Amino acid sequence: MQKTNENNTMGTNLGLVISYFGNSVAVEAEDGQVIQCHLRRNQALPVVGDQVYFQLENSDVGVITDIVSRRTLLARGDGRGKMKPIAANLDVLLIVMTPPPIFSEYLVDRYLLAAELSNIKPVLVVNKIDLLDSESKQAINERLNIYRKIPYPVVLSSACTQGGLDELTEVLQGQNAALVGPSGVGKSSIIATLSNSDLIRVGEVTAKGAGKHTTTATRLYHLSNGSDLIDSPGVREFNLWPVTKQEILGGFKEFLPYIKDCRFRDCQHMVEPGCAVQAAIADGKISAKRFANYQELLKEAYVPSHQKK
Ligand SMILES: Nc1nc2c(ncn2[C@@H]2O[C@H](COP(=O)(O)OP(=O)(O)O)[C@@H](O)[C@H]2O)c(=O)[nH]1
Ligand SMILES: [Mg+2]
Ligand SMILES: [Zn+2]
Repeated sequence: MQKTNENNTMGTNLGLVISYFGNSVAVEAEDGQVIQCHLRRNQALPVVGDQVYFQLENSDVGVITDIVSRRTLLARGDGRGKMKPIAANLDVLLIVMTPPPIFSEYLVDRYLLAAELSNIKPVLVVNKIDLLDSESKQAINERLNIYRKIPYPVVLSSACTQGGLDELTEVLQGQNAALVGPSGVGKSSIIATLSNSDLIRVGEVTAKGAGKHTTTATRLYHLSNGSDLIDSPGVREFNLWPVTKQEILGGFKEFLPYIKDCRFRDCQHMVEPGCAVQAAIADGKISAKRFANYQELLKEAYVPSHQKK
């Protein structure tokens, strides 16, 4: 492996995709230099967080030649039955919400499922906690207890007062994370606050020939503790890529210990007699709200054509 070197435009270099602009990709080389790279025709599309090989064409423009195989890949549905990759090599998914009316178990459960299916550790973050009186704080805590019990890590934070941010740094432990959630919940503010002033702002790159800055949507930031944080644009809804009923069930991990006790092996956990999942709901061991969201997600499940009637 050769290091990035302006004199060696033919060598292959390793870099990290930090953002997209237009049709090209900003790649941070191992020496920290940011190179605008374009893609070859028929080249698989890299995403932010990807390690890529690239060749320099001149001192600051290159071409991506390959993508290093990904440890993990966060994706969403593109609305047309296909998977649209969002970010690669994440260890942690920070699912950022704010207190009601924004907070939504439905959206949280979709993100949790996506994280589980992608082998990315989810952390639920409720930001803007500074805006709450003690009564509202108690109310949101009760809703969050469902998630603490599963258990998922839950952090109450404030990018304004810095409350909860130490806790967030602790759960990150220098790992790579993306912040997802609705627009306006404070994802960018959390990154800015976590990084204090020592945010290593990755180089602004102007798309050559375009004549103007192209604002990028998803972007990677380095923190001094070794974490990379990926800021993604907010989405009101989060569509999953095509997932089967079996995969959806697998993502609701607190249901799994009960399933083996259902009377029928092909139990759908709806109305069957002797259903251990329904019994666990009745006992308060499984949240009825989580189960309702599970059922909603099942309606969108992908059914392989050989299973269709
Ligand atoms: N009160 C309060 N406002 C916040 C907090 N975090 C962010 N904001 C404000 O919420 C707005 C949206 O924040 P931004 O970081 O752009 O949200 P994003 O769209 O999720 O990236 C901005 O006006 C922030 O100043 C917080 O913890 N408390
Ligand atoms: Mg933002
Ligand atoms: Zn059952």
